[in-house]
Amino acid sequence: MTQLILGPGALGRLLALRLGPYEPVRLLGRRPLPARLALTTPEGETLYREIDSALSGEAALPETVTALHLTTKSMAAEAALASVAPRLPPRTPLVLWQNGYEVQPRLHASWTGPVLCASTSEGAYVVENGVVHAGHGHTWLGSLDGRHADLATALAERLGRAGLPATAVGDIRQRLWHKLAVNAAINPLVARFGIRNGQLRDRPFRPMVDAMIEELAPILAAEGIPAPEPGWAALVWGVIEGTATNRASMLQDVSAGRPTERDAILGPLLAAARRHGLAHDRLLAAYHGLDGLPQA
Ligand code: KPL
Repeated sequence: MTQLILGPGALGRLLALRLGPYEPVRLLGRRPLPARLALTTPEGETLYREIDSALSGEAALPETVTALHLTTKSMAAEAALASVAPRLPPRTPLVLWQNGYEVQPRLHASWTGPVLCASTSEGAYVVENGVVHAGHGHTWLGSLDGRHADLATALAERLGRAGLPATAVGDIRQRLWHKLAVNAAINPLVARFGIRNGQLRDRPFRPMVDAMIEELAPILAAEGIPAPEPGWAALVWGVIEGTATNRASMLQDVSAGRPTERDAILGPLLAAARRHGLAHDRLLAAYHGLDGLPQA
């Protein structure tokens, strides 16, 4: 049984390098990868590991697959999956690692096998010869309709054994929306102004974050997403504090000239606001603040 990982970005490389010593793994991408990749751990150690990698469009795929982990950016997920789907057994379990809440409900409805979503706080970034695992986090796994709990538990155990602690949960939809709200409050601002997360605590950014949180709360409530235990403001400001020195993923995309995930992160919130007739000026400003930057 092989774990297939489709999308050799930071998360895909991290999964491949962490799972590799424990079970067969194949990393699929559109471009060839070196046979040996480096994993720099949060403790500062650099480990070199052989990786079985192949081109997603052409490779013969293993007959028995534990799961296909889709680790591309949200906007690339469906095309990437379509490039391998005809060569996969139709009941192959799919794990969606995308940010936002755009592609998940669509693939949940259309894929022929079990679909799990993952929400992770693992921190990683790509370097030329591998990946830096910048900070330990936690991963939550579950299906949008609460099914496949045994599969989620089994996969969580495999991830945990490989140094990526994970928990199977019945409320992944809510967790994805919580992360999306945090990302919506942080990412567009830091990407637009080219700042680290911690600079949001200072003027002129602090009131912008607070105004966004104020706009988000009723939209999430109208979508039936319960507020986190300490409230939305405490959640968002807690993440800003905890990731103060980070260059957020959207800022990294902008700096590298890659398309941002604004549609996956802001799109579902804008759609929800419009559906419920709620104010969304801040969301629109955040969306258009990224105009002129590369988009999918
Ligand atoms: O998830 C993140 C990201 O970079 O996308 C945050 C929470 C904003 C941390 O940087």
